[in-house]
Amino acid sequence: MDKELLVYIDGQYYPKSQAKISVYDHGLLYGDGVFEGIRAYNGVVFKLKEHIDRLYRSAHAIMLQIPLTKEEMIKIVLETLRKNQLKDAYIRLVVTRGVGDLGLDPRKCPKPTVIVITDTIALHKGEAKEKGVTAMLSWVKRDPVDATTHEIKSLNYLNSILAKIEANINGVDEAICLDKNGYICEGVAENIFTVKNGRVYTPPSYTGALPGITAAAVMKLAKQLGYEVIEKNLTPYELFTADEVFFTGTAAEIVPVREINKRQIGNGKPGPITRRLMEEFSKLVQDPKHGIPIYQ
Ligand code: PXG
Repeated sequence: MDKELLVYIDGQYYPKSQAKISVYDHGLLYGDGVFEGIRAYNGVVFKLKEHIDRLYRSAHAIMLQIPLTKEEMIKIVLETLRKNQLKDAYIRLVVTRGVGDLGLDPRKCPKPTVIVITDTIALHKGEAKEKGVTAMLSWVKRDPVDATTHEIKSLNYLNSILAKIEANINGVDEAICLDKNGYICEGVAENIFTVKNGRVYTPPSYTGALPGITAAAVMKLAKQLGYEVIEKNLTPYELFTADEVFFTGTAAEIVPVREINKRQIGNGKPGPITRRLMEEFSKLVQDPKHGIPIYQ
């Protein structure tokens, strides 16, 4: 058997099969915690600093004090990757409220649990990138900004999971969530963009979407390539009648959308601006200046 990957939990490394936490952890009992999903490409952790900053912002918003400095957290991520001899990896950082009792009161949890998982990455199927995916608008509204908003990357993902289940049982690849006013918000774990008449659009985060790190990189890239990028509310009509639609996310990178609720998007094929952005983005992730090297 291959050597097992090691997982960091609260200062110690455990083989994957032994990496366990208490059933009294409020991350499990109540989804009380925050997380990040990060990728490393060819020995460089893409936008690691940005992900760590967002993790600490999420924690701040739920009044969870992470018992490590950001610098210590970065060191632990790199150390875990080195221990596992990974160059291309998927990194999952989880900080929960910690072990408490069977009441939800966070004051019962004296010490947050810190978990760093680094694993190999299952690449998105080539077909999705080449042909585009199908999607549907979900009946489940995005958690609103005055509730468990997805601006916080918390362990509460049932909202996304319900939408994903709907996509699964309807035989489409992805679900798109609307905000409570009916505007487009985001995918279940992706931000969403449209292209219309050569301009690039994306919903603002006040729809309750996560401010995506991939989305920010793609917006910057699009501007550098000379496209106008506009953050504004988008309606389902604007989505159906867009020239191009694509998702962005750490796992997804850039994925074209070819059909939404059975309406063909554009000519049903990945559009030219989407393809250009995909091409440039694949170069960007390989560029060491957009991340932190694992081995140096
Ligand atoms: N919206 C939501 C709700 C997300 O969870 C994104 C947008 C895209 O954000 P980034 O910063 O990744 O461009 C996400 C990202 C996982 C996993 O393991 C989830 C995400 C990213 C990576 C892994 O489920 N969500």
